[in-house]
Amino acid sequence: MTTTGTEFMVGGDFLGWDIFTNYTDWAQDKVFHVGDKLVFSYIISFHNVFTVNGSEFDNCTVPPINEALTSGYDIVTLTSPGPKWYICGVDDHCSLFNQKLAINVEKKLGKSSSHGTSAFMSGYLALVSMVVALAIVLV
Ligand SMILES: [Cu+2]
Repeated sequence: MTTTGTEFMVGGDFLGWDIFTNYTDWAQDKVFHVGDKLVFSYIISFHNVFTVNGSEFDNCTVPPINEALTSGYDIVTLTSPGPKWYICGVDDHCSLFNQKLAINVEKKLGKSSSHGTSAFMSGYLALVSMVVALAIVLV
């Protein structure tokens, strides 16, 4: 069973990644899974995106500029479970405007449920072939 991840437009389709959105509010009703994608959409050079650690997030510590995503439409695939932190490194956007996003990524749903599906399917197939066999005998 392969499921394509959900794409989340960070901050919503209208404003995107900017200084006016409360990203704590934006994230709180969403569940993120491994394989999902975050899309940071913004006007080039107005903002950028850094993936940071928890203390850099808390302190708005901006990493070296060569680590920044700067395309204006940056797609980040969530590849591992656990907490993730992102900040804008332009001017004081992080410290003054809270242009920062913290999320928690959940493990992919899949393993146990696909197991359940295949067990169900083989049971179902066994039943179907039994009915077919019975039908053949009766005809
Ligand atoms: Cu910014």
